[in-house]
Amino acid sequence: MRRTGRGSCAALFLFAAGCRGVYSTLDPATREAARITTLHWVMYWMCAAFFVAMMTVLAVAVSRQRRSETPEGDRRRSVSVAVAAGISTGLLLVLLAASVVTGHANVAPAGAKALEIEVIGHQWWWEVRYPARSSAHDVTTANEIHVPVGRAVRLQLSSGDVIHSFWVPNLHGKKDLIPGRRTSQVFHVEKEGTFRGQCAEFCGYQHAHMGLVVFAESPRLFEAWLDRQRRLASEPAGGAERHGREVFLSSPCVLCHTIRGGGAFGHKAPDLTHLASRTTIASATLPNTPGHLAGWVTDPQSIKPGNRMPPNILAANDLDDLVSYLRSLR
Ligand code: HEC
Ligand SMILES: [Cu+2]
Repeated sequence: MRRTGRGSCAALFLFAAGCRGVYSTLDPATREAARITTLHWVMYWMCAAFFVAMMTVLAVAVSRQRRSETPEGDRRRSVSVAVAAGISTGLLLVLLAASVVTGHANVAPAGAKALEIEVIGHQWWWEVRYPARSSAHDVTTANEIHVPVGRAVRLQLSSGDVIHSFWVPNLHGKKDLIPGRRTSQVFHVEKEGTFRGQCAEFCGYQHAHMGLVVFAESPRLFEAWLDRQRRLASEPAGGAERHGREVFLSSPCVLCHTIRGGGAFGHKAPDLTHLASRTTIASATLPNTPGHLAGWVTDPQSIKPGNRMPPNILAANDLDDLVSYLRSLR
């Protein structure tokens, strides 16, 4: 009884998660994911039909219970067994062929016009770069990836430490990020939306809090976003923000974080140049609000125990101004 309860709870949860449409293999947003979804349904319905057929034959055999131990009956039985084995082998070969064809179509090269995005896995966050022709225009951000609809996207995946796996179910299958080696994933987004992703290879303590968000938007919105990301950090507008920047620059923050145009050049942690343009912090663990920012800066270890950012003890007004400054980094 308890087990049934737990089972239906899990089923309900999966159903609800699927329905939200942001984290589902059955609601494809790319050409590639659509192929995978089709393959899924081909397998599902073929196996379902085969299962029903098998059970029917079994039920008939059990209900008859006739003994016909004649040589002729023996021969008929061997023929039926051979035919059944032939049919199941044939079906398995069809499934194999369908999955080979899908896999093959999904690794086609992207072409020269594809948008290149580098994704580097770190314990426990994602570094995201949009390389430009001149390195002064390179964009670096974290945990949130913007892509345009209607253009091929090629992700170049690598790792800064251990093996991670990039998985955004609505976009494509999983792809491992392997230290010392580049892998890539190509997809063509066909639908606008916000899609959730998750590291899919156990990579240590905070693996479960290594999420990401993908924003698929119109080419116009995407270009506007990229343009803003290319700019240097905005100058503090008021006294509080200016003081907040001083707090930042005189704290250990600069050892790890970069603020382009803000005088911080650390390379161990998410780039904060346009932190306020992101909707989440700490790898999609918390919404990006003043309260969560203050909580994170003060005590990141209680939010993601074991993560690589140490706690900071700051006077109340220093913390307030620091958060105002971080919030101004649009
Ligand atoms: C020893 C290196 C280190 C220091 C010092 C450090 N951080 Fe961090 N910080 C990190 C790492 C690593 C992360 C990513 C943690 C994660 O998500 O697992 C991070 C994440 C953040 C984030 C969230 C960024 C995002 O987009 O998810 C903010 C905001 C932040 N740090 C602000 C600060 C501030 C402000 C200071 C100084 C008071 C500071 N950090 C000091 C390493 C550091
Ligand atoms: Cu992981």
